[in-house]
Amino acid sequence: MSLNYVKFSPGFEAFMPKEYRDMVEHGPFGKKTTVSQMGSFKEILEEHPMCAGCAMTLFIRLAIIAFPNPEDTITVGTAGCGRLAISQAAIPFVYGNYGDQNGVASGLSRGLRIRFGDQPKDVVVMAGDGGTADIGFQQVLHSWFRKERFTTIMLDNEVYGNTGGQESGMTTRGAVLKMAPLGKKFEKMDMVAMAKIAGCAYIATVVPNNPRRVESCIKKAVLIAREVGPTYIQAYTSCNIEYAIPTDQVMADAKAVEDDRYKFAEYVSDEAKEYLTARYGYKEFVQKPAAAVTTA
Ligand SMILES: Cc1ncc(C[n+]2csc(CCOP(=O)(O)OP(=O)(O)O)c2C)c(N)n1
Ligand code: SF4
Repeated sequence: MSLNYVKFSPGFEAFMPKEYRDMVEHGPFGKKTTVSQMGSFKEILEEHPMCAGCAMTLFIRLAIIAFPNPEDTITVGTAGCGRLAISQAAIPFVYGNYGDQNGVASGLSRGLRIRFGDQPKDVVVMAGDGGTADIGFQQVLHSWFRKERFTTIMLDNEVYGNTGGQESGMTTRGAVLKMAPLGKKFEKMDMVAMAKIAGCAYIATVVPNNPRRVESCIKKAVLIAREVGPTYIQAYTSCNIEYAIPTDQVMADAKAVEDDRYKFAEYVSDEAKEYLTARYGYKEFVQKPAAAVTTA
């Protein structure tokens, strides 16, 4: 994983498929591309087999565009809908057993640091709410408590979408699903609070209908995870199939849910604020000088 792995081997350029040549010439590798330029460059993720209108796919697409160094990034995933799209992207993807993504990412991130030293090699976990809060819960929490330096993104569609509609720990209380016909009896798990207790250096809740905000959160999370500590993003990525959301209403639903119970929130530790400011020139955390007090 480096800029070199996308380049043509000498003499092979003419024989590579057009898609590959397009990726080398018009892709985002080694450049600074942003979500506001979507449509003007070849994206790392272009095709996927997920349901039409799936908000999770849009979020994954935005997240991948936002990776600060896509040529130096490895994604880690697990069973669930998201991996169907992530595995189609033109960057390395590691797929383990259901729920072991944060254990795999811990080893991978440590190994990459030993192998590449100070060169940034970013590890980003993207997994469903079932994979993160239920089956993978133990490994997620332990990776955070152990301060493993990578980003965990929960694709929170509040259901087991890939297996036809079982409730997850992230389903809201009372929600009726195909395989929870009496309605969920327990509250939605507060993973944000757990991330805070476990010491994540950056935590954000987002919905996909604000691409620039998604981009900003992903960039900060990945950069902070390089040196400061674990980072966590929880994204509402509705399942239009299991929640019967008409495809043309998916973004309106995301907005309504954001306004109601999935408000944008961001926590940045003091150390992470200092690091983003000093290392990457972020201005938003610089203390404004107190207004001069005028005396009569
Ligand atoms: C060990 C193991 N148990 C169960 C499964 C079956 N399985 C595949 S995906 C999935 C649920 C995925 O739900 P979630 O993580 O919320 O992701 P979503 O599909 O909703 O995106 C289950 C139970 C499996 N693949 N491996
Ligand atoms: S089942 Fe739901 S989460 Fe899975 S691809 Fe379809 S709409 Fe998306």
